[in-house]
Amino acid sequence: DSSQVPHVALFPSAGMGHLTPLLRFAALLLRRHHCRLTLITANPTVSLAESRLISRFLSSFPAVSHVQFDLLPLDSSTVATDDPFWLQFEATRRSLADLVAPLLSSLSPPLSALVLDISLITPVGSIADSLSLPCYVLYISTARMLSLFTYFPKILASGFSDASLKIPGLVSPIARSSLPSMMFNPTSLFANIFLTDAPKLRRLHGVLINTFDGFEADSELEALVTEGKVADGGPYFPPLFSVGPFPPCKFEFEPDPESNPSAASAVSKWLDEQPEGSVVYVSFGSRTALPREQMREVGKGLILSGHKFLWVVKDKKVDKEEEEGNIDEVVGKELMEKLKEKGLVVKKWVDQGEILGHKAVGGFVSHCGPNSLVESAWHGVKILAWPQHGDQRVAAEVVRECGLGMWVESWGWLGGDHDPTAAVKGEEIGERIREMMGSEKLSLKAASIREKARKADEVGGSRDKVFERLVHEWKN
Ligand code: BUP
Repeated sequence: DSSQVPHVALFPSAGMGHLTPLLRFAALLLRRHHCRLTLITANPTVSLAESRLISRFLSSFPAVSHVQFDLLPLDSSTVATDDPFWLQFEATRRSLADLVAPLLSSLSPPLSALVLDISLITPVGSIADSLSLPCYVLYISTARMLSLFTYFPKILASGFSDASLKIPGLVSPIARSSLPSMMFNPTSLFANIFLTDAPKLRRLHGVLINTFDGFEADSELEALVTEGKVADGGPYFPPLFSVGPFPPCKFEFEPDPESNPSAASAVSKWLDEQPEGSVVYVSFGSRTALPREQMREVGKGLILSGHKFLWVVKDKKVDKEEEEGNIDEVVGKELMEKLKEKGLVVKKWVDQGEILGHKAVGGFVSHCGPNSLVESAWHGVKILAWPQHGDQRVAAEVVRECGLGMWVESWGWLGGDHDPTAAVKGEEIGERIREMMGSEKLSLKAASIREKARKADEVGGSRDKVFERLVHEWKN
């Protein structure tokens, strides 16, 4: 009976950065808010890490129904990208077009609501409309990025010429230089998705964001909605719900039967041996490998910083097999020998949520993936931001604004917009790591943000209240 227990379908999208927050959100709904859930996923996933995470989630929550749909083969000549994640987004969008209406109508008991990844707003959102199903997007980036997304067609139409973009309701403008170049190219897949999907956002029942007061201020979210209503041509924003912070969940860290447990324990064993707050954790995310010459400068910088470090190296866009691979080859043998004396360098998927929660970790050199930032805030770990691509410079603006970390804005993009002649030198990297690790001000701020995150998470706290509002909507 939907008036008693709402039945919600969850549609994640490709990439751990999209899947993980949706499953954390699901765990909160299940543990605290008594919902019935159906998880709908594409088959196959892009990476093994994703399919394993789905399996562990389902074993932890056996009451959740799982529906998989097969992806139709994608004619690559019709898509202007070779990024496996963008290809998967596109294949999913196309595969769902005819599939989604019968799929949703066949679910039993009938659905009370849908929660989608933003990339599915076109194939699924319109069907939800025709089935009269309340539809929500779980937006996996920052509220700041959402405001940019929402206003994108207008910004593009205006010629994109200002050095900073003022968005009604946003406390500070977004720097033009924080946007990736593909946004300036109206024929790119990226810009195209923005253009097609942005006008559809306002028709949603709501956008759920993994944020909380202290990271991005609730008052700012309110201002976006209120001022978005009066802005010319508005209303722009649907209701926004701060459903964060999403705490990392136990099912994420359980060992896979096929994985190599000794490799995982090597990291925690090493961390256990380090003094409290002494280690810099370095990860640039899973999607883009650093250019080799930049990777070597990072290695030099870590040695010069004088701190212990745990560096997670990535060499390919998708380490599909997640094989450990030969780090010597990537970093260089000689440098690797020196690195081993001062820290731990691994080339594999690690349990980042657990690492950030380890007492030995005192700072995080981060690509500013939005989930990584909330995880860092949750554990009160200060950040040296080094955004790589996509939404990450806008996220770095949030890091600077809330005080969780510092950002050397002059360090360029590491991803698609990277200038290979402009590698940041090891000396400078080492110096900035020392500055971040030594900053008492950042430590205090990170600790206070952690307190706010924990407070929002309390039973009956601000996040529970937001969830109660949602569940109430779903029951009616
Ligand atoms: Br890499 C890595 N282990 O080794 P973001 C990432 N993660 O647990 P975005 C691991 O993946 P990109 C690893 O904790 C976070 O929950 C991490 O999401 C986890 O990055 C998630 O931080 C990554 O939002 O970029 O934007 O998806 O895919 O490059 O990491």
